[in-house]
Amino acid sequence: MRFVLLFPMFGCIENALYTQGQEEQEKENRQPTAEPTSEPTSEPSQPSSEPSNNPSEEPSYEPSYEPSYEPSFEPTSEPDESDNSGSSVSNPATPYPGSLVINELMINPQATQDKFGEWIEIYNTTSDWIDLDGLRIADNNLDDYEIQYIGSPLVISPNGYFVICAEESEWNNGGAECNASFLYKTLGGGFALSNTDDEVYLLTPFGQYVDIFSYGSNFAPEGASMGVRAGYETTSGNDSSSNWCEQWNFMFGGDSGSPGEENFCF
Ligand SMILES: [Ca+2]
Ligand SMILES: [Ca+2]
Ligand SMILES: [Ca+2]
Ligand SMILES: [Ca+2]
Repeated sequence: MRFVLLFPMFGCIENALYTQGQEEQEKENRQPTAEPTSEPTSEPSQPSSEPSNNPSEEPSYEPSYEPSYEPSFEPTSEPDESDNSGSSVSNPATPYPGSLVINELMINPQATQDKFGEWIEIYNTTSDWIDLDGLRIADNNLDDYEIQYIGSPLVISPNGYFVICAEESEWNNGGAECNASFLYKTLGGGFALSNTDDEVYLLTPFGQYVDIFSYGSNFAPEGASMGVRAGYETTSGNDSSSNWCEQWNFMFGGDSGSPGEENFCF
């Protein structure tokens, strides 16, 4: 009985031992074969795709982007007073037609004589710093004069104002702060604004016209400047005298005007 009973038990144990051993063996067989086959095949396939993409993409990007970005951006990052176009106080752009407009004129001052009190305000229509060194102011026959340095850079800021005066001292000219000067002469060899009718030309050092404005005998009041109305600060916008208006801002000399500042029209 014992034998009969033990035999099947032994058979069961033997079976169990065999199947356990078989499973372990199968596991062992599976593990080493599964791991090396899946991992090494997937990993090397990734590095092989990267190097094949990179060499073809990177060299084609770098040479086309870098040279076009760097030269235009670098000069703007260093000086504070710069803009995104690459010009700066120390590296201003060259004026061209339309970049500057004749924006305000003190034609007939009352608080001072004309030879002290006349001035011209120029407005920069661009987002560039613009070089005014060598800028000429002229009319159609007598006047043609290169503006003169009086201590501040001959540069106009982006969308800024620049005032050119017959007399540079604001104590003597009626109260205008000036950026440059002209020689007041009514018979040639300088520049002057006639109280009846006249022309104002802005020219580059090379004689290119930047802006032109002409006025008739009823244009200029005595004791107040005339300024271009907001929205008409363009070379063609300032051509019509109806787009100009009297400036009422008080200047300490007694006359009114807005030299170096935005014009204001009622
Ligand atoms: Ca003149
Ligand atoms: Ca005058
Ligand atoms: Ca004009
Ligand atoms: Ca003004």
